[in-house]
Amino acid sequence: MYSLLSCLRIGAVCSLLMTMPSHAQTVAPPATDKLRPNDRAMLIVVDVQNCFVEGGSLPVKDGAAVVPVINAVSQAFDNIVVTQDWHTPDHASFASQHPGRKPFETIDLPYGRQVLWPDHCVQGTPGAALVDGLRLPRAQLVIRKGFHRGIDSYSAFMEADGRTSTGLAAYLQARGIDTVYVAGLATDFCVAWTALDARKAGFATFVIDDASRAIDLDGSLAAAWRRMQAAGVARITSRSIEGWPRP
Ligand code: VGL
Ligand code: ZN
Repeated sequence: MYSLLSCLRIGAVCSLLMTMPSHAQTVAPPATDKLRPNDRAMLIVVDVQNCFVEGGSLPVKDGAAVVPVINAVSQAFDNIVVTQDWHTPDHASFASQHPGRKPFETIDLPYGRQVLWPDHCVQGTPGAALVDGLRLPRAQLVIRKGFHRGIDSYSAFMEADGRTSTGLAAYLQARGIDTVYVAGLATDFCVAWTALDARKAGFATFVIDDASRAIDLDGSLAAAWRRMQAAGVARITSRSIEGWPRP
């Protein structure tokens, strides 16, 4: 009994010693709480298009302010995807397609509740083009969404019917991505739905708040944050990302 106890004690001390780094003060990097996106992380830049900034057909308040922040923060990423809202001219999400209905009212479409919008981001028009100042030369994929006439798609992953995939999850998985950072327009619609679907698809998900701006229709921004936080989406600012702002 005695020898067994002393054996255990010696064992405990030995394993304690073995777990202590021999040159802790020289090996360990200084502790930092900054995020450092690695080669398995993807920045998803959502709908930074002319129609969603000042002068566009569905302007998001202060929308153009996301451009310099996204340009800067993108430098911390190896991997970048850009999305474009890309509607047919007769898209079901346009109030103009529903006689007697006005923008920002809601209607019921076969897949559920739909906000009606002013005509915006029509395929191939200047409004659908990316904002001029956006500088993402290393972006690897542009994914267009909302191109089925009868189905809206706020999310970059899944159209509003809940079952038509854009293919983005499979693309990210095929590339070994496990973490996504989402930024752009609008926080409470396309950014939020993209982030929620990213969680559903199993990605660790961050939304960069100061690189996004909201439409905020009847409390939609607060509701979107509640849903995102309940789903495990992390709300961060560009300052929490290593390297930005640069020292
Ligand atoms: C969006 C409303 C309609 C967005 C797109 O990009 O957030 N919002 N279409
Ligand atoms: Zn749209």
